[in-house]
Amino acid sequence: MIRIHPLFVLCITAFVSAVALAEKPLPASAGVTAEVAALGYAREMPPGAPLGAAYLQLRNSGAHVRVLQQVELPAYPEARVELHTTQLVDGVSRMRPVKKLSVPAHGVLEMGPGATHLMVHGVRLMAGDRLELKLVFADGDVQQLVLPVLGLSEPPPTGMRAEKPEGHHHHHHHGHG
Ligand SMILES: [Cu+2]
Repeated sequence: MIRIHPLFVLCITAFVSAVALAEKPLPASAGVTAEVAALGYAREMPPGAPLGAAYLQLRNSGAHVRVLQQVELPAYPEARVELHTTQLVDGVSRMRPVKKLSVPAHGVLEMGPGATHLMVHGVRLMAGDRLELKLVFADGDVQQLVLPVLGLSEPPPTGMRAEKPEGHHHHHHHGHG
C-alpha cells in the first residue's frame, strides 16, 4: 500500500481530488467532500416513536474547522432534519436542537445515541431502508450520502460508537416539555 504524506494530500486535494480520494477506499455508506469523510447510519423507529434518529461520523482531514449547518432529505421534501445535542440534566438525558455542529480541523465529529445526533421528522424509518442525506456546510460545500437504516438490535457500522449504556433508558425523552 502506498502511503502519502498528509500535507502532500492536503496540497493536491484541491486540484486532483479524485486521485487523492482514490488512495483511501471507503465503506459503501460513506461519502467524501473536500477533506470531510462521512460514515453513518439511521436507526429503525420503535413502534409509536414520533421521531427518528441518525448518526454520523464526520472526519475532517483538512486544516480548517468545518461547520455542518443543515441536513436535508432529498427523497422527502416534506420531512426535515434537526441537529441535536444531548445533555444529562439531573440524571435525565435532554435533547436540544442546535444551529450548527463543528468538525474540528484534523478532528472528528462523532455522533451517537445519548450524544449529538440527527433528529428526523416526517419519515418512517424502517430497518433495511436507505436514507439519502444532503449535508450542507457553512462554507457552501454540499455532500450527499446514503445511510443504511439499521434494526433496533443491529450494531453500528465498524468504527462508530455504540450506544452509551447510561443513556439508554432516557433516550426518547425530549426536552420540549
Ligand atoms: Cu433528538
